[in-house]
Amino acid sequence: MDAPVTCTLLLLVGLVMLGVEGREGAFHPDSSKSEGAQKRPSRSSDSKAGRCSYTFIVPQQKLKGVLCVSTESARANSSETAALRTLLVRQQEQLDLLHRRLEQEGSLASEVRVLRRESSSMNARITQLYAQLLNEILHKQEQAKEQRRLEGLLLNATSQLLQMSKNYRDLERKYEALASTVSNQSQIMTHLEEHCQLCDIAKAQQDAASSAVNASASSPEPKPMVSYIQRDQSATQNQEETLQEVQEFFTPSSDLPTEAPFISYPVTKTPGPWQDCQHVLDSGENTSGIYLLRPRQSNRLLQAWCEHGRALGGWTVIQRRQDGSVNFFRNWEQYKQGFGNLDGEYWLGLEHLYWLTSQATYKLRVVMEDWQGRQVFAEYDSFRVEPESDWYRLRLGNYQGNAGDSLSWHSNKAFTTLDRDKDAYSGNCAHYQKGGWWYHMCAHSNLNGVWYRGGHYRSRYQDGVYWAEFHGGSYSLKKVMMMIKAI
Ligand SMILES: [Ca+2]
Repeated sequence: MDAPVTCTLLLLVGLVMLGVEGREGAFHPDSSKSEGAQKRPSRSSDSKAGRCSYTFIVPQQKLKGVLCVSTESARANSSETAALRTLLVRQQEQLDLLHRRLEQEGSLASEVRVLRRESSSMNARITQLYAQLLNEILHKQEQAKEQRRLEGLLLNATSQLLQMSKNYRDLERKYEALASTVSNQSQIMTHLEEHCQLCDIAKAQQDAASSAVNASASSPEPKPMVSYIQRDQSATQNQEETLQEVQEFFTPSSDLPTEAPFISYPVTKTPGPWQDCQHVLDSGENTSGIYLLRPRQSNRLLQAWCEHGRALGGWTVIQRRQDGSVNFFRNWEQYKQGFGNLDGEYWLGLEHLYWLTSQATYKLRVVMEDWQGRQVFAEYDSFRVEPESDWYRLRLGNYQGNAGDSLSWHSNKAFTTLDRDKDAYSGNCAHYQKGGWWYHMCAHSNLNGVWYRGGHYRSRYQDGVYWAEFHGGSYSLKKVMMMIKAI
C-alpha cells in the first residue's frame, strides 16, 4: 500500500484510543500491513487469546462509488460505544457526586470552624460572665453585710433616741415641778411681804396711839432706836391681831389714823390756830413745839411741830426722821393726810402742804445729820406743792447750802406711793425705795425710805433714808428734817 493510506490508519487508531481510553488495554497493530484494506483480521484467533479485537475502517483512495460496510460489525461497535458512554456518564456522575460531597464537606468544615470559633468566643464570654457573676455575688454579700451593720447602728440610734426622749420627758416633768415650786414660793413671798407691810402699818398705828397717850401725859420719852427690819421681825409675833387692826385701818368708815392723833394732841402752847409757824413766832411764841394751824382759805385744822431753834426760827416741820420708829412705807391716802408722831417721826401730809404753800411763798430747808454727828443743810428759795388733781407735783426754787443739791432733779415731778405710780420708771419706784416721794426714775434723794441703823446699809434696793449728794445712795442718814417758812 502507499503512504496516504498509512496516515489515515494512524488517525483512526488515535481516535479509538481517545474514545476507549485505553480500557481495552494496549492494542497491537497488526503487522500484516501488507494485507488489503478490505481484509479483516481473524476474530477467531483473538477470541481464543482473550484479547480485544479491532476493526479498521480505511477509506479507499479515490473511492467514488457506494461504500459498502459490513452492518454486523458496525452494530457491535456501536453497542460497545454506548456501553462505554454509559459507563463514562456514570463515572462522570460519580465524579460530580464526589465533587459535590467534597464541596459539602468543605462547607461543613468551614461551618465547623466557624462554630468552633463561636464556641470558643462563647466560652470566653461565659467565663467573663461567670467572673462578673462571682464579683456581683461577692459585692452583694458585702452590701448585705454593710446593710446589716447599718441596721444595727440604726437600731442603736433608735434605742438611744428613745432613751433621750424618755430623759427629756423626765426633765420636763422635773422642770414643771420646779416651776410650780418657784411659783408657789413666789406667791408665799408676795403674801409674806404683804403681811409684813400690814403688820408694819398696824405697828405704826399702835405707835401713834401710844405716842398720843405719852403726849397727853406730857412726859415724852425718847423712843428706842429700833430699825425697820427689827420692827418687822417683832411685828410677826401678833400677826392675827395686827391684821385685824389693819383691816379696820383700811376700812373707809374707820377714822383716819393720822387725823385722830393730830386732833387729839393737846396744843402745847397757846391755842391758835395760826396760819403757820412763822405766824406763831410773830405772835411771840418762840418755843419750839406742837401748834395748831389753819391755813388761810382753808377750814382744815392741823397740828405741826414749829421749830424756832434753828435758822432764826419760824419753821413749820413737814417731815422728820430720827429713830426709825415710824414706818414710812404707806399708801396714797396716808401720805395725803399725814402720819406719825408730832414730837418724833412724822409726815405732815400732802394735802396740808398744798394748803400751807398756797397761802404764801415758802422756802424749804432740809437739815440732815449723819452717824458721825455731822450736820448739813440744803435750802431752796421756793417750795410749793400742786393740788391732788396734779398729784401734788413738786415746784422747787433755787438751791443753796452745804449738803449738795439732790432734790432739784425731782422738781416738777408728781408724788408716787406704793399704790399710785406716777413716776417715769417702768415699775413703781415707791415699791423699790419703800416710801412715797416725788420720784423721777427713780431718785437722787428719798427721805421717806427705810431708816437703817449705822449709815451704810445692805439691801437689794436703794431704799434707805438718803441724800445722794451727801454720803451717796447707800448711806442711810441718822436724822433728817424738812421744814418750810414763808418768805
Ligand atoms: Ca412708774
